[in-house]
Order: sequence, then C-alpha cells, then structure tokens
Amino acid sequence: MPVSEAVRQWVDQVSSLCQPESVVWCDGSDAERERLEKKAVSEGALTPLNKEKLPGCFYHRSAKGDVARTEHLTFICSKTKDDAGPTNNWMSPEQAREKVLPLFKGTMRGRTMYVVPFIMGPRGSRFSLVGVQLTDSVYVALNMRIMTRMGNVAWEQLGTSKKFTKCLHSLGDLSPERRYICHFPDENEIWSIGSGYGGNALLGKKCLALRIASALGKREGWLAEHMLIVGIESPEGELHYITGAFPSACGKTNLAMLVPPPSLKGWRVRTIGDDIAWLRPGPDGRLWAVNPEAGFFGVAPGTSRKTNPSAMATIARNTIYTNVALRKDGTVWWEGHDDPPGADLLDWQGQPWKPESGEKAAHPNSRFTAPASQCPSIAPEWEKPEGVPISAMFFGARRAGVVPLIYESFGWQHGTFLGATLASETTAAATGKVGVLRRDSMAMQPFCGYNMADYWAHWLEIGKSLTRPPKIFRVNWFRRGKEGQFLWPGFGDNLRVIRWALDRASGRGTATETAIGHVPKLDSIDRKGIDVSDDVMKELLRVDPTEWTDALKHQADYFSPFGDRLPKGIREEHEALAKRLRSAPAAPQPAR
Ligand code: GTP
Ligand code: SPV
Ligand code: MN
Repeated sequence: MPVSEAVRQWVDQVSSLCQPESVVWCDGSDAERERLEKKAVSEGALTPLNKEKLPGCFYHRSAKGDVARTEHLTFICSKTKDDAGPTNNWMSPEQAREKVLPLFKGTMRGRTMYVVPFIMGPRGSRFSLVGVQLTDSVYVALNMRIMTRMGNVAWEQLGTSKKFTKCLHSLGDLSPERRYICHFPDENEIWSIGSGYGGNALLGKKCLALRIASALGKREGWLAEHMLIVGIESPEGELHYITGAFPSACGKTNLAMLVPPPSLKGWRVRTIGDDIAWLRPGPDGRLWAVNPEAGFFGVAPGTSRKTNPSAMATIARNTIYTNVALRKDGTVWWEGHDDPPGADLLDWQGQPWKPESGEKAAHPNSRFTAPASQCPSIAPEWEKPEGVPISAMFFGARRAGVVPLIYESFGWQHGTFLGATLASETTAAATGKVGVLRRDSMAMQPFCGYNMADYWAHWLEIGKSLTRPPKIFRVNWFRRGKEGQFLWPGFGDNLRVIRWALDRASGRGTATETAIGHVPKLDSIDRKGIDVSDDVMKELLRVDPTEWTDALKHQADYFSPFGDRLPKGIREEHEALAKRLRSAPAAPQPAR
C-alpha cells in the first residue's frame, strides 16, 4: 500500500525520538487482528474470555491510577491563552516542546511501535478526516481498530496528501506525574503520554474528533459535538433524526440504542452514533450529521438486558472489556448486570470480591469497546457519506433538582443559551469527585479545542445559516424525589418524552409557556403503561422561579471570565431570562 511521504518522514522522526525496538505498520486485516491479539495476550495486556459465551472477546485491566480521563492533565496548545479560553488548560507550543517532548525520548525502547492509520467519518465521505496514531500500546491499537476505520482503507483515503492528524501516543511510565495530553489545533497534532485509558489514549476519539475537529469546524463552518445521533420512526412511518448532547456517563449510549416500551407499539429506533456528531449545514438549509466513529466505547455499569438490551446484544462478541469484574468461567460482570455476581468474582483490580465488602466489583467507569455494526438497532444508513438531517437537538444532564424532565427553547439563539448553560452532577468518566454540580457547556466543556465564547458565537452563526434549523430542547432524566429516588423511569420510556418533542417540532403537542421555555402540560406526555402519578409528573415538570433566579446568578459567574468575548446573543438570552423570571408568577404548576 503506497503511503504518503509526509507520513514516512514523521514516522522516521518519531522512531528516532522514541527508539522503539520494532515498528509495525497496521493494515487493518483480520490476520493482523489475530496477530495483535496473540501479542496482547502474551504481554498480559489482554485475557481471552469464554469462547462459547463471549466469542472473540477479551478482558483488560488498566493501571490503578489510569481509569478515567484526566482533565487537569489535558492541554490546548494554541498560540495564545485567550485562544484556549478560561475553561481549558493552556500550554504554549514552546513550553510543550520543552516540557512534554523530552518525556517521549527513548520511551519505546524494547517495545513495538504500531503505526495505526485511521479515518474518522464514513469511508469516502468528503467530511471525513484521516489520522495516524503512533502508539506503543497493543491494547490501544486493537481498540482503535474497533473505534475507527483503521488500516489500508485510511492510506487509500489519504493518498499522497499531507493532511492528516499526527497522533503521538506512548504509555510512558503510566504515572500521572508524567502524564500529558496536548493538542495543537494550529499544527493538527496531538501528543499523549502516561496513560493507556480511553479518551486519554484512543486519540481519534475525544482528542481528534472533538478537540482538534471543533477548532477545524470553527474555521470551516461546521460543528464537532459530544452528541449521540438516532433516528426515531413513528408507527405511521414518520422518520426524524435527533441528536443529544449529554455530559460523559449521562445517557448518550442508552438513548442512541433505545428500545421502545411495549405500550409504544410500532415505534422504531435507528442508531447512528452514541458519542460524537459532526454537523454541517446542508444545501437544503437543514443541519446534517455524521458519526465519525465506527464503534462504541460505552459505560458498562448499569448496562443490562432490562435497561439496554441492544447494547447487551452488541457486546456479546468481538468486544474488549476494560476494568469490569471477571468470573472464573471467563465471563464478565458489573454493578447493574442482570445476572447475580456469583461466588468467584475478581474485581477490576484482580482481587477476590465479596458483595458484602461494600466495594464496587467493576470500576464505575469500566467500559466495553464494540463494533457499531453489531448493534441490532444500527441504522442501514449509519455510514452514509452525507449523513442524516436533524429535526431536533437535546441537551441533557444529571440534575437532582431544578431542571424539569423536558422543556423547549424559544428558538435557535435561546437553544444555544440552554446548551451553553448546561450543568451536571459529575460522574466517574473523569477523575475527581463524583456527584458535584459543575458547568459542562454543551457537554463539550472538556472537549472544546478553543475559547468557548468563540464556540458559542460559532453556534449562533451556524444557526443563522440554517433555514430549517432543528428545534432545541433541554431534558433531565435524573430528577430525584425526597428519598433520593429517580422520579422518571428513564431508558426505553424516554421515548415518551422524545415523542412529545417531535410532536412540538412538527407543530403539534401541547405546552405551557414558562420563564425558561415551553414545558409540557400535565397530560402532554403519554404515561400509558408506566406508573408515574400526576403528583410525580407535576414534580418532574415543576419550574420554580426562585430556584431559577438563583441559577441565573451562577450563570453570570460562569460567563464572567469570558469578558467581552461572550457573544451578544448569549448575553441577550441571559438578560431576557432574568426579565421573564422577574415577571413570573411565584410557583406555577403545570396546567391540565
Ligand atoms: P460517555 O460514554 O461517558 O460519553 O457516556 P454516555 O452519555 O454515553 O452515558 P451512558 O448512556 O453510557 O450512561 C451512563 C450511565 O447512566 C449508565 O450507568 C446508564 O445505565 C445510566 N443511564 C442512562 N440513561 C439513563 C436513564 O434514562 N435513567 C437513569 N436513571 N439512568 C440512565
Ligand atoms: C467520555 O468520557 O465522555 C467517554 C469516554 O465517552 S472517553 O473515551 O474516555 O472519553
Ligand atoms: Mn463521551
């Protein structure tokens, strides 16, 4: 396979820097997969799982201090700090060369360096981007093979072009002290050292397809978003595609693979993507989306035949499991699994585990890596080069209170504001405390490769270029009652909420106008077949102006560091919300 001269030169440079013992150029073939799997097993990076029950599946345990994205060690290396903005860590390109580059010196001595070419986006699509990852982790190479279109297919797409993202990765010594994930949006380059985990190490995913791509999209007039994409088809055959931006571990995979409840007969779901969407205005004035990935790197805990049967079917073969619990018979388990844990479990660190220990058997951020093509609900059109047109977009997060089950924005600018002010209780997907409320604007705060104020401005510009923009909604599946219980059943039943939104997008569906947006009336959302009382529904839909007036202050604090860069449209929406809240009745309840 002819390889671009630019690639050869760069591989030579990196080889002399990292000094690997050997270099393996990946072609993406099945024979190569088998070779890499064997190598991984002999190195102890992978354990083969039960061949009958989990054919083609492997198990991996990552280092104890390397189990989630480390945002404090993630940097945007743009020319100026202002270009990275107040929500990103910034390092100057010079400083990165001084501080981070030396860590790569000789780091691959005695090891193999894999040259992993890959496409983000459908093969042959003019929207796709090519990357080449150089890595000394066979686990990473095998994961990239599932998550991207990897191998000769990427060399074909690249041809003699120099336009590819240079993704340099080494495990280093896995110490957080010497861990850096650096992005160079101007040089189209990524350096990652010291981690073998997920978003820190699979550089096509968050690093390329979000941080680098978002900066590119700003220059070229498109959007790279932390969004699922799914088609929803009514019994009458009306098909709408939607996207959902939810922060890490807040429900994208589950919504992307939703299975309609029995009482919603005839509804069908077409999965396109579960984590990342690239969106472009089309010639028809609509917004079109592609999924740049080829696999799912999904959260294991909570995944069951009850909550997400499509995911369970997807991960029954050819799947790599990371940091879940392991049974003696070579099967896997995690908290929330349908089956009982059994007596012979090893936890995610390889220690014997007992339910009464009070510890989790699987790490809360344990994951599966599985090919998207294995998903029973995968849409036949999931790899269409031009993507699918989007009717509605959903911003959602984990909020125990304040935020209703769903509400509809007044339009694109207000919808952008709803996304911009998204906040969520933190999860185990990133290191740090879990359950703390923090801003995660557009679910992109950890993934935006440039100043977020410019990013909101870019959203507002994109909206102006659309004659048929998607309707924008805010959702919250996670509102809790007095005992701390989730008030809404969630999962498949979320279709009831989506259905109301699609009705609204089509000019149907009833709503009450409130200060924050259009909220469903008490009976707007179909509750046939679920046990959600009027009182619970009222609580789910409750909008308390006092709580929102408080939220308004937090929003102002959040916007303040952006100074004059904050776009006028966002400021206007913040002021308009304040005004509506001042004239809102004290405690409105959803009307019948
Ligand atoms: P990333 O891959 O980290 O970007 O996460 P994601 O947004 O795809 O999250 P995912 O769908 O994997 O869900 C994370 C966790 O939330 C899992 O434990 C799910 O079981 C749980 N979850 C998802 N949807 C719902 C829901 O509707 N209700 C409740 N209560 N839990 C949910
Ligand atoms: C997330 O944290 O949002 C993920 C997993 O989807 S990772 O690939 O680690 O970013
Ligand atoms: Mn994600």
